[in-house]
Amino acid sequence: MTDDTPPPDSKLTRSKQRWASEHKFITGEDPRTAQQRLPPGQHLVRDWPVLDLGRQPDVALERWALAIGGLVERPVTLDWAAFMALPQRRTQSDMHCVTTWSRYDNAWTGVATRDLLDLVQAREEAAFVLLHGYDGYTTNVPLADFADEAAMVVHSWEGKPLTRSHGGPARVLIPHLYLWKSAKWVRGIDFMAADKAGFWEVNGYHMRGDPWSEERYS
Ligand SMILES: Nc1nc2c(c(=O)[nH]1)N[C@H]1C(S)=C(S)[C@@H](COP(=O)(O)O)O[C@H]1N2
Ligand SMILES: [Mo]
Repeated sequence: MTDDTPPPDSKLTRSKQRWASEHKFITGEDPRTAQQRLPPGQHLVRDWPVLDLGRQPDVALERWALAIGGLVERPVTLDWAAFMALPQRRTQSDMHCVTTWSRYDNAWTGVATRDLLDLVQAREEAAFVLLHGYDGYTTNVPLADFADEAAMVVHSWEGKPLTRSHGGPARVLIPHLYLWKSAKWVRGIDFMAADKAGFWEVNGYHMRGDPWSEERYS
């Protein structure tokens, strides 16, 4: 990450200080036991189930674009080349679906949401994010969760391009929340002052979705 020395006490400075103190286990071996890694009410699977609204958009790389806007200083629309020119990071994380399956040790490649935040610079009043998929899906997350150290826009899983069924060319990944917050086929990221329910949230799912406190439904 570049050190662009933001003004003292800006929102970005405070975020970076918090990020620096978190020290999540985003790469390498997870020191917890398999049981310690399993949130309440979840069971472990080895395959990777596919869940969506039943429409899987076919987005060619040539027409793929990611628009990042709303309450930001520098809105941007990234085409595939611009997205791939951003710092590429490899992480490993577990995923937890609200339908009760969890899958451990997924290897991801993509762009950290923090690098996207560095690019667009969220305004002081931005506090929530709405993610948009090419299938019309939306989901909302608090900015602090979107900015988590392990959160990314990923394009590869286990070293291979993300399949269309799992959200390729690129999807959001916020591994510390239930997987419905990780929008597949992402096309838009909107910064907002107030929270706004997305597709499943309108239908009773939780506004935050922390698997460790079983924030399944509201
Ligand atoms: N664009 C989009 N993203 C989406 C969904 C969707 O229908 N459309 N479904 C969500 C739900 S409910 C889940 S559980 C996960 C499933 O991701 P997977 O199919 O890769 O396991 O994607 C989430 N992201
Ligand atoms: Mo889901």
